[in-house]
Amino acid sequence: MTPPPPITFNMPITAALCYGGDQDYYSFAVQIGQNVTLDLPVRPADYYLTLYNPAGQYMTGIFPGSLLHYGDKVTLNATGRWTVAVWMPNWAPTTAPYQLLLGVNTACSGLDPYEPNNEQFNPRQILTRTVTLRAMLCETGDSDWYSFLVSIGDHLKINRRSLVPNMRLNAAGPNGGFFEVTDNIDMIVTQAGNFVLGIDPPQNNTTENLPYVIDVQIDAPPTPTPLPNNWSCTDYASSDIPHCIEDLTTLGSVVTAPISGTVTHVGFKDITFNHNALYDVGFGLRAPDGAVVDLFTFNDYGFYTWCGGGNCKLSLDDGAIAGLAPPQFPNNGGSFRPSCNSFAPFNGKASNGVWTLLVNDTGLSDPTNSDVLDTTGDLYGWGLEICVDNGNPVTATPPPSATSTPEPQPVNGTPVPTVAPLTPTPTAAPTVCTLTTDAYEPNAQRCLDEVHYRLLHPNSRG
Ligand SMILES: [Ca+2]
Ligand SMILES: [Ca+2]
Ligand SMILES: [Ca+2]
Ligand SMILES: [Ca+2]
Repeated sequence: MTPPPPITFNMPITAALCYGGDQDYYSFAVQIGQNVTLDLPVRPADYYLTLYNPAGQYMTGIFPGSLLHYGDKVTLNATGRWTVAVWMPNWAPTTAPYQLLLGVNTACSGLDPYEPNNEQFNPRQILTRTVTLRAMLCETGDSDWYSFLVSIGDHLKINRRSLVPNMRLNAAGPNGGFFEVTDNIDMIVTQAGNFVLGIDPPQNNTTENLPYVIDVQIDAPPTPTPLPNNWSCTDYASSDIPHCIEDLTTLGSVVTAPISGTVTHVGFKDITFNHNALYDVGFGLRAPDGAVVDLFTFNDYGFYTWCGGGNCKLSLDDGAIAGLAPPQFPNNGGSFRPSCNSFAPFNGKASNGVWTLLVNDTGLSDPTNSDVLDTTGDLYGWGLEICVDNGNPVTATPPPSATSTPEPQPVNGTPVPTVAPLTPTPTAAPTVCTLTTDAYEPNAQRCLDEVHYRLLHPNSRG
């Protein structure tokens, strides 16, 4: 079979369905994501338009009752040579020409390699962790959605480098929380999953081709430093549990450390508890010598209510990932830095003796309101990690590795879009199917012959 003749966007072509069974096929080159307007600006009747993808599969069409109408746009989802057919069932041949026009927005069509990406729940997945999104909202209603795979502790930075005024950025974290991004984002990810970013046009937008440039940088947390050679560390579990955590009280729960030495590090392991009002709760530590340090409150990290089913379980350690906040339901056993003060004041103290976890409840339940849970809880378990100096020579501390802050670079090769006026209008003069015939017919003579036959035998059908 002869391949369909190629046509180009925004160049109207004139031809005719000029013999019995005539169906005109044309091919055209497509970049994925191009929005193509299908139109027959001139048509003897409402001819059918049928669109096939590069694999030859039917994609869509214009026909009686179709959702698509003349002049509508279709977003094409594959790069390659597409085919469009102009035809009509049970059609009486005519020399009257039609005009076919496949229009694209010349300013940006084919320049946004991320299309189609119009839906929040069907975004373009980006696997590169440092990327500059340099694309545009082509049509007035175009939205562009991207998603990035993130892990707990990742440092996520989003820089709104260049946006058209009133262009709107929205995001949804892996926990599903949806929010408008009104400023640059610089955050430590608290939950693994997909981080979704969407660019929407200004409200009531009437302008096409709105460019944007957004830098996304995702850095994995630094690798934990190995334990120094001169530290010997042991976990001691508390045995005087459980305890009730009452309103407006400070509960003490103890572990007794038998080991003698000089403390180089202490931290809480797996504080396991329940509480209906985490905004009331704080933790501290008392050393055997009576020194007390306030270490942590949930309020320092944000607004937390309860454990979300199951027990709250978390560790507190100066060596946890900097900036990492507990998840909304802090029951995944994660390790976090103390929020108020570090454990450092305990370093250098004698290790042996009674260490006390202090659990602080700072809020009163309302006994007159039965709709609200009481704001108390229970402590079920915890441990204290104590590291002491074992006398080994201190290993040379490697110099801290340089923080990874590469300048985001374009990686998609997208040219910087320039704003330009929209599509030319069809201007070519229609030609008829007789002497110049239908230039797109593979067998032009057949078309001529058929036309002449029709002229001689006007009542016949072929
Ligand atoms: Ca034809
Ligand atoms: Ca776009
Ligand atoms: Ca889009
Ligand atoms: Ca309380």
